[in-house]
Amino acid sequence: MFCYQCQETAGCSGCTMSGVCGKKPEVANLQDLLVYVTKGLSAVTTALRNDGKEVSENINHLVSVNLFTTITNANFDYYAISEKIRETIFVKEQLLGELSEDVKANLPEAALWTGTEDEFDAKAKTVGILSTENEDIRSLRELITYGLKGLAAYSKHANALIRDNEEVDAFLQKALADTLDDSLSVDDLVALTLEAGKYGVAGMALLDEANTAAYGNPEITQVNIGVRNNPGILISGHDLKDLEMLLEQTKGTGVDVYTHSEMLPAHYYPFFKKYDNFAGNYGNAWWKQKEEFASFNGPILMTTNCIVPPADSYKDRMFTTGACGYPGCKHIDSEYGQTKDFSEIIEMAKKCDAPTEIETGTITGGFAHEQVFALADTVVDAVKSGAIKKFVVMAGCDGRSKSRSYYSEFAQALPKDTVILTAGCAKYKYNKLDLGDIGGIPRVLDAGQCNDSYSLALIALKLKEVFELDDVNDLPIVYNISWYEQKAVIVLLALLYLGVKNIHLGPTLPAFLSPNVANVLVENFGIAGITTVEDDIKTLIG
Ligand code: FSO
Ligand code: SF4
Repeated sequence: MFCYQCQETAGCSGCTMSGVCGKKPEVANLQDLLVYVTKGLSAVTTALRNDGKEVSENINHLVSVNLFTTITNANFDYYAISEKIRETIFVKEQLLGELSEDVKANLPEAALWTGTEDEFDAKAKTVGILSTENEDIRSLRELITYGLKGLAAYSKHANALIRDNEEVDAFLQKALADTLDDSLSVDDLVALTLEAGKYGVAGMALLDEANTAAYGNPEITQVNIGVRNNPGILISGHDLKDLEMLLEQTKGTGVDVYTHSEMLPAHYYPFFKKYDNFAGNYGNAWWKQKEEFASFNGPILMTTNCIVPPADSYKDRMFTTGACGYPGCKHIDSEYGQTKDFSEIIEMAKKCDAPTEIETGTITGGFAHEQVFALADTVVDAVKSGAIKKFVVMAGCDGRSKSRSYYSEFAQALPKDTVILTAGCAKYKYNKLDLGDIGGIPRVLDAGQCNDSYSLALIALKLKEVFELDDVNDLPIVYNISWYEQKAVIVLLALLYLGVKNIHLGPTLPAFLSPNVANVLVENFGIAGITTVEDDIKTLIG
């Protein structure tokens, strides 16, 4: 195996024996094959579109789910991945029949390869990351592929709410196919990377529309972090439609529902407030699962990444749905657009103890675009009066590495006239610190999940308009972003596309950036890593 797609990759260079995330070599290899056949399918769908033919939503969904399946910490289940490869080859073979022999002759090998399950392991070993020899081409192909994985994940969430954007899907598939094209130069691939950012904005906008149309605009909300005495179900990941189905099916059963990690922002949506068994948020970011899932006592539903390989003490209480999976954990799903049946989880919960209390109190969030726009006058006045000197975007991911304590320390060391804008699970590094407020505006404004970084971009563009500036970089906003997996890659590419410069990215720069590709990012966008809290405060705040 060779995998270097996430921030925790072994030795900051690549996992080769087994994943730091817990991914076994045979699963890593099979994920490589799934990416390969999905790229092959995408070359076929792109050829069909070029031929003026339509590609069905089902196929678009298959491509997105396949990519999502290979995101860090999403799916550890060898057989589920094998089944997706089989399905993808089957669909691709059918579509190939619609192309002329001339067009087929120009397709890449991935579009034409077919094989049975007993051939998957051997083929997988030949199609991994290292099969691209030139390190800069490899770096750019992987950067694009990881961005597209993030984009696919956001598309999948929008699809769950019956929203599609054919333009985004067509780009995603064309770009996947382009990563197989040996005729593309480094410059072509740099241009494609930025184009991916453009579609990253479109994909996040699609999901934002889907979420707000279904559940209303997030609003300032105090979320309980303590527990009640009823048995509970803990829901984690990012899929709000799964939460809606779970809340509908648990109402009146005496079972409470709690959020974990990236599901916390669900509490900010008006729609979910009508469920009186929606009890609060339990615990912290994804990587604290082992201790927090053990003490929760009831069943856990993982709707997406990030899954930590479960301990035996709670493995039989952990369920998966959607693109994620873990061997030995029951997977519950439904046909597209249909209701999932969570009754087995609810019945299990009734027999479990109530969650063990690990903390008490509340945390505040809900500062997505409409809520911040509603406060625009107060915010603008605070900037004009000098009460707020700078906004610091600290969106992104949390993770296991000790070096991430930098982000708690950085948040605490920021001058009191700065406001943190956050989204994603990065917030858990400082959302329970009492950082106070500025004239009633909390110093940590949480927009929501990682995809709600879109809100932060809209807020920046709104401020640019209010202050009548030509360049988003002239705003008093600085960026100190933490990344972990591939959704953060598409967020980064989206910010670059929007023209944001001088982003600091940590805790380490991606291993998949070759020295030359890293230089392109440094020279054209001023991307930098992090150093010490003290020095970075000086650089960013002055
Ligand atoms: Fe975190 Fe995981 Fe949301 Fe990621 S839970 S790390 S960027 O999946 O997607 O922020
Ligand atoms: Fe290693 Fe990250 Fe890949 Fe897991 S996802 S195998 S930790 S690089």
